[in-house]
Amino acid sequence: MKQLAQTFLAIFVIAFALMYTAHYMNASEGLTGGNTLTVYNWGDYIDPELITKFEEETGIKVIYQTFDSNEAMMTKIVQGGTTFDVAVPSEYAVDKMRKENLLLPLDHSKLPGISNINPRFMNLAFDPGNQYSVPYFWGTVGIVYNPELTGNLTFKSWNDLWDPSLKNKIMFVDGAREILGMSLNSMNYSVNDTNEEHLQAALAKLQKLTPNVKAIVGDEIKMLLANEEAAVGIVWSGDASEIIDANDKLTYVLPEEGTNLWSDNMVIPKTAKNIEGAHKFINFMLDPANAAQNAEYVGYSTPNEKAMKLLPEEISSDERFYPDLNSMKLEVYENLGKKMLAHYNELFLEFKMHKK
Ligand code: SPD
Repeated sequence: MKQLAQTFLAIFVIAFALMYTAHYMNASEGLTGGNTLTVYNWGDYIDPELITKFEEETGIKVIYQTFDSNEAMMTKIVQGGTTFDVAVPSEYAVDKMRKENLLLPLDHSKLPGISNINPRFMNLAFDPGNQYSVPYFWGTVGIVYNPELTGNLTFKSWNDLWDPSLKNKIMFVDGAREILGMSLNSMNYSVNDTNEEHLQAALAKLQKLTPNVKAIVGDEIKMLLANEEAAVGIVWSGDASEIIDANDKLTYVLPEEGTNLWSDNMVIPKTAKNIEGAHKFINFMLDPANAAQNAEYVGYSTPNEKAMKLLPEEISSDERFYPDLNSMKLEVYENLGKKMLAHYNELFLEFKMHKK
């Protein structure tokens, strides 16, 4: 009987200890935001060593997931199956997400590193006062090409892409705004044009380019162009920089009609569970040494002024990737509204179907 009582007592003590530990852990999660952080970023867009460094410095385990378009990212956040603590939308998507109440306001007192960002990239129309977003990388959309495979063409104009000598030689990044924007730009229209006649003209002009288009691809475009599977690519500047690193026969140009100036930005979705950890992560990425390491690894342009000073001169002075922003026609994508963004996607899809 005594033995039975002792067993009951032991079970009671263990159960109480387990309950107390669970309660203590939950309470401390409430205070510290827990021990994991789910980050949702573009593919190939961070030096993995930085994730390890962040985990070691903070004891927070990072769960890292990737997307390949703003549209895919926003759909997943709205669906809500997985919750994300940090995401990295482009500017027009930040505008859309904040207006649709999908983002949490940032606590700037927890982001002292924000002062390292070049004021040129702060307080922009898509997020006045940077209430919801902090710049991560920026760049342009342009033409990367291999002169050995393109003859005399130098791609001063977007219209050079329609040259019949380029049959089956061009690859496109898989982005509706990028490709329709390029076609609009080639006719001297804005990348934010919403005039239906202009949009239909852009689609018709793109359809005429079909014989020259070998493929429309995602992140693998870098490997394909570096391996000379195609002569020309319409790509984001950072991808061009990586391609040129792998194969220095290629170069990158911005056509004279102008192009898109974009930025990707760190935000905290409204459904985030680890808000404290999310601020820590954003501030970690704002550290000049971390931002410089990331820019050097990924190949994209950093908006972090202090990080710029730590980059090798050959990178920070390369005007292909750090162009003088006042010397050419560069347009930021605007949030064109749900209906018009869907229309851009439909037109792009129509072009892709026509291509097949
Ligand atoms: N491989 C990472 C690509 C990230 C590019 N983001 C560009 C968005 C332009 N709207």
